[in-house]
Formats: sequence, structure tokens, C-alpha cells
Amino acid sequence: MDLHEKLHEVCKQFRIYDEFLGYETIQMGNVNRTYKVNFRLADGNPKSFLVQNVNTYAFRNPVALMDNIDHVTEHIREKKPGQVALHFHHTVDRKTYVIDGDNFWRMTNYVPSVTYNSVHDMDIVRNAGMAFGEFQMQLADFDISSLYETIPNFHNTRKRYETLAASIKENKAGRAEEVQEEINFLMNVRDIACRLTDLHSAGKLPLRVTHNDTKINNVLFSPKDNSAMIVIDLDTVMPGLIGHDFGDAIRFAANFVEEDCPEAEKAGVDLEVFRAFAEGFLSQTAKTLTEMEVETLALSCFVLTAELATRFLADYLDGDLYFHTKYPGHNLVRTRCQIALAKDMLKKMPEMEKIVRDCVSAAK
Ligand code: GN1
Ligand code: MG
Repeated sequence: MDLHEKLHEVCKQFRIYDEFLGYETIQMGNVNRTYKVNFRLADGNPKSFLVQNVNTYAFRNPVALMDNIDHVTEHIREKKPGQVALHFHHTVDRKTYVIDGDNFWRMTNYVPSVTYNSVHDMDIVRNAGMAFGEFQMQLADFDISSLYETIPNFHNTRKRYETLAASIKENKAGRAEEVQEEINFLMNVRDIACRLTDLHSAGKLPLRVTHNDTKINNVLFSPKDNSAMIVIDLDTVMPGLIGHDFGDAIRFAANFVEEDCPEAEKAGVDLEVFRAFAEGFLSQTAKTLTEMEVETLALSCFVLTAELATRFLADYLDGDLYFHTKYPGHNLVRTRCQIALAKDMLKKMPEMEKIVRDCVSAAK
């Protein structure tokens, strides 16, 4: 069965029986596969949905993951009645997924919107910061213990380093020799990269319900006025630290270049974007932050960047099993770009810390 037929079949299982017009592949994310499926309704009007094929190599228990998402989206819908929201469709037997062989499918409403991989308009960046800050606040009273950990130790940087060390040792794809420089850099900054994890283990940073994958392209903006409508990609909503959300967002949005830019020397943190995102994010969250959370917020950007570099590098060494790659060496290109960004962040840390303090004062 080709993909066209397969997607049509999946849609029928989600009780969409209208005329199937076809699908478009949506470039979204490095882990799941996403398709926009288009229908013509009986009245002649078009209607689209999003169908995703969940990567079960990354998410070992997708059924529990869907349970998380169901509860989280319901919680958010209750906080914002009447507003644009994500709805997962159900099958005849009330499941939010369809399993066929190794494939795990789900379906949501399609929200007409704009997304950005890089943003140079500071109002839009600020809106994204507000959206992730608001998301964080909406889940502040969510029962943390009811959440299944979809990827255990997702932002446990110590564990990520252990994984990298194991991949180096195993050298499955025979690539370790060519990446000595990258290995050396990452191992040299290990303790500073693990600072959030260590502070949390010592009981000095509180757990919250966090999104954990706060790339700016996970915010849907209104095509009318670029206001942020909704935060998507809830697969990794789990207990986490505030710095995981802030740091990952900056890592992605405030980089001068895209995260897989082959010209790594061009990577670096744009302080104007950093400030705009921090203003938006902290306008929502500053009042709830502990002193230690504020103190480590700028550092969290370095932490998340170095951590992702260990993940890309480990995957490169393993033979590209986890992240989808577009060409041979893609994971190494990503690693180098993250390392260059991390180095620049270390240089600019005092300025980033000052901006955080300014934004916290302004928001209080
Ligand atoms: C993955 O698939 P996507 O783009 O939403 C990864 C993130 C990384 C990101 C890097 C579940 O996210 O942690 O930061 O790639 N998600 C998972 O682009 O591993
Ligand atoms: Mg994601």
C-alpha cells in the first residue's frame, strides 16, 4: 500500500469518511513524520487535518504518551475556553491512535497558521516567549505525578554524557576518530553543562511541568497579526526544569543561523533575540521563579546547547539511528553548529545574565 492509500485508510479509522483529495508532507521536526491530509466535504468545502506517524524508536510507549497529551490538552482547553486549541481525533473504539504493524498514527485538527524556523522580527520573538511562558503557567497546577515520562532522563545532562561516552567507546559506525575535536570540547565542558542536573539532584532547582522541546517552530502564529495562537508538539511534556524550556528556546531561536548550518563559524547567540524572548517569557513567569532559577536561566541556554550537541554526536557515532538525517554527515554538521553556538554563549554569559536580571526586574 502506498502512502496515499495508507493515509486515507488511517483517516477512515479516525472516522473521516469524506472525499480524500490527497496529502502534503509537512517539514516539521526531526523525529516524527507529519502529513497534512486534505478532504472535500459533502457541501463542497475543503477541510484538512494533520496526521502524524509517531517515531516509536524515540517514544517507546506511545500509548502512555497519548494519555499525557490528552490530559494536558484538556487542562489547557479548560484554561482558555473558546480559544484555538489542539484536539486529537478518536477512532470508533475511542482511541486517540491507530496502530498498524510498526506504525503508530494520530490525528489532530489542522490550524491555519504561520510558523517560523528563524525570526528577525522582535515582536514575533517576544510573542513566542510569552506563549511558552504562558504554557508553563497554564500547567503550573497540573498534577505532575500523573505524567508518564515519555523519554526517561530526557534532559538529564549527566545521563546524556554517559550515553555519549558509551557511543564513543562502542564506536559502532567507526566514526570516532574523525570527531576527536568535538569530543574533546564537549568533555572539557562536562561539569558546567551538567550544572542544572546537579543542582536539581541536590534539591536546589524545583521540578515543574515543562514542554521540553521549545523550538520556535512549535508555536503557531496567527496569519493575521502574528500573535501566538497555540503551542504544539506536546510529546515531551514531562516534569522538568524551567531552564529546559527557556534554554532550548534560545538555543534554537536566538542562533544567528539554523541549527544545522554547515558554516558552523556563523553560529552564535543574537542578544537582541535573546532579550526579546526573555522579555516575553519572563513577563509570564518571573513572579513564580526562585532565586536559583533566575540565577541559572542564562546558563541553561549553554546547557541545552551542549546537551543537544552530545545527542547529535552520539547519534552520529551510532550510525544515525535517532534523528532523521537528510544527508550523510548531517548529525555531525548539527553537532558542530551547536558547539560553535555553545562557545559563543560562554563568551556572552555575563551579558545574557544581565539581560535576564533586567527582564525579571521589569516583570516584577
Ligand atoms: C527533536 O523532532 P523535533 O524537531 O520536534 C528532539 C529535540 C531536539 C530537536 C533538535 C523527542 O525535536 O529534543 O532538540 O529534535 N525531540 C526528541 O532539532 O528527541
Ligand atoms: Mg519535538
